[in-house]
Amino acid sequence: MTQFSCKQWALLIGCLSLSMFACKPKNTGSAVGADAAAKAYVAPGQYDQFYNFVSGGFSGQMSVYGLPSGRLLRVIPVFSVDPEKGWGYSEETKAMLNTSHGMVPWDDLHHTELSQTNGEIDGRWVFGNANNTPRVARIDLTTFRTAEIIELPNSAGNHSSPFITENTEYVVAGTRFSVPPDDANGDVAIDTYKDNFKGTISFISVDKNDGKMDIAFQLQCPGVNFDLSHAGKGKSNGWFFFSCYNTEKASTLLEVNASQRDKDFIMAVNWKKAEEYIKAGKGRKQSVKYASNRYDEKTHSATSQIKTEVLVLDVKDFKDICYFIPCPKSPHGCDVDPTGEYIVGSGKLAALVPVFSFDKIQKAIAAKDFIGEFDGLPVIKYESALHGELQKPGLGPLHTEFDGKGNAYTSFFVSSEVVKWNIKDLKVLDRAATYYSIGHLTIPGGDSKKPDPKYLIAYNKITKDRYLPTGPELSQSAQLFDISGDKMQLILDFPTIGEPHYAQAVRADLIKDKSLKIFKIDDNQHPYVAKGEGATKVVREGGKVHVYMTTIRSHLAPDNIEGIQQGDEVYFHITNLEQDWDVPHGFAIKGANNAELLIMPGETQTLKWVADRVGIYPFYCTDFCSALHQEMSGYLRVSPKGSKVPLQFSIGKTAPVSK
Ligand code: RUQ
Ligand code: CUA
Repeated sequence: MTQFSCKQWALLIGCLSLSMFACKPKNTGSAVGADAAAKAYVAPGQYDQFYNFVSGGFSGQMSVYGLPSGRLLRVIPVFSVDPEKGWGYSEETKAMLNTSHGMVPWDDLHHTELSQTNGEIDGRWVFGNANNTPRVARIDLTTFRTAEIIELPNSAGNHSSPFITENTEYVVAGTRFSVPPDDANGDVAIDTYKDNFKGTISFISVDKNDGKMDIAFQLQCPGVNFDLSHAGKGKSNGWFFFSCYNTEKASTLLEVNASQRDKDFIMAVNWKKAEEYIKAGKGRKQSVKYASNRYDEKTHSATSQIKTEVLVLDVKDFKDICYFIPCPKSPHGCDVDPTGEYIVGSGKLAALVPVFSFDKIQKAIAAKDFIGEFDGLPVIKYESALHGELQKPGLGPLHTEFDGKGNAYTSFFVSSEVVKWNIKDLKVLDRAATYYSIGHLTIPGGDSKKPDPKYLIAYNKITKDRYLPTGPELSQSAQLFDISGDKMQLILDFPTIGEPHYAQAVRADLIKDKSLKIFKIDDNQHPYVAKGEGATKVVREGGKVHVYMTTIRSHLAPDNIEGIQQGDEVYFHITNLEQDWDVPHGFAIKGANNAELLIMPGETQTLKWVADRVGIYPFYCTDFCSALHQEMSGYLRVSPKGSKVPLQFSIGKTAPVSK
């Protein structure tokens, strides 16, 4: 997000004196207590208590940390290609990054959301959003791999996403940029925003058993910017709440023009009602184009399908789906407490934090306590929806998580701090400085019905002077706080991958024992699998050559290949025959224009390689797998086009040529 200077914010917020809220916290050196190291210490050989799933922002990936140690356990490739793992480079994974625009090798992942059952994290999947080319990904927490990516039509800037309902019935995604609908003429003047631009919210269904996603329906809403959202829970289950900014509907110089109104909105959506209308056949079929990409664990391959239709409800035609609640000023975070009663809106330019009451919202709707309409939809009177305001909490409130004990923790970007406050009586209880400019924060389960409030992690945008200098760019950082007592205590800093926005954490017990160790070779249904060295072969099909290769400590079979001709497209289909945990093999060949392969035990992956010149090409295993890893290599001979050298392959001795 944009970095304002203290001065700019002081100007924007005018009324607050800066001396009260210094932008850079003092006592940087002394902020850590003497027992901090012991609290974050996880002895060598011991497991962490929590998994932390952290969005990678502009890296497009998701990273997994252990808590409280802050150890980086894994980077899961999601929306960006990853040459380390062959993601987006192997023939099998390319389809995962397909979109209606073709293959998109990068995106911007802002939010992670763990699946829930009855409002509690269930440890099955974690979802992530692609902000730029709107998509939602589902990562399987047995393999820690991206299992599915679905594209969202009628959207642009999928920021208010992916947030889920309390039984993961839907993953919900609100568009950041309103745009003309995909089936409308989009060739319109930008200054016709007010007439032609619409904001779309997608409800993506998630299959209970296998997690498969489909767009169940979309809501066509007024053309504002949806920033963030959260589902209702408990009593407010069936509702969804979205923060909206740019209710001015500006299309230029938003930093000024979208900050005009004293209040923007939280949009309350009765999604159960919308679901009823859809079931009653009220949806309009709209023709669109979007990709639905799935990875099949049995064939070890992804398929991409372009779908051409969605069901859309125009909320204007159904007066009981959407309601606007005024919320000061350019709200960012929109967070619902564990009871489902309180909805916290964080206006990033506001000097207070409003807390809305679900019961009061319901009463106001029943009593038609409206102050007017916005784009034909009712606007509830602010005071009627309000539980109360947290006064003078800090500067630049962004996000709130909960401890399940009646307290909320809100991040303040400008004053660089976390503020703990009591939801009922709206009293500030504690504040802790962050270094610096905190964005999101996380408490394990902190957006669910059942938080696990041992730690809080702050994700900071600026790291200046915290780490050894590494040139102009410094890594973003996370800071771990112990929140088990009344006061928050900073216990650890750790650097992060990309720019973390939201993250979630969960007790390790929920996931660690389900984690897959190998793929069973007997279950491998890859069309080019070789289930043993006896099944290896090299087959020519015109200008294409298929190499069925296997790996096992410490050789590749075959390891001598001749009869390849200049210009041939060679497909190395490599099956890792190992059936032991943590024994991947890698594959690389000189001159490859893509990346390595990293093949897990029992898996088959394919690297395409074009023989561009005559000569000898060594190939080798890239993952140090055994004492004889350096011996795990081979040679491929490329002859001129039309050469009489027969196609042959061997290991140890020359094997018969395959037909
Ligand atoms: S955002 S730093 Cu992209 Cu969730 Cu608030
Ligand atoms: Cu296999 Cu190194």
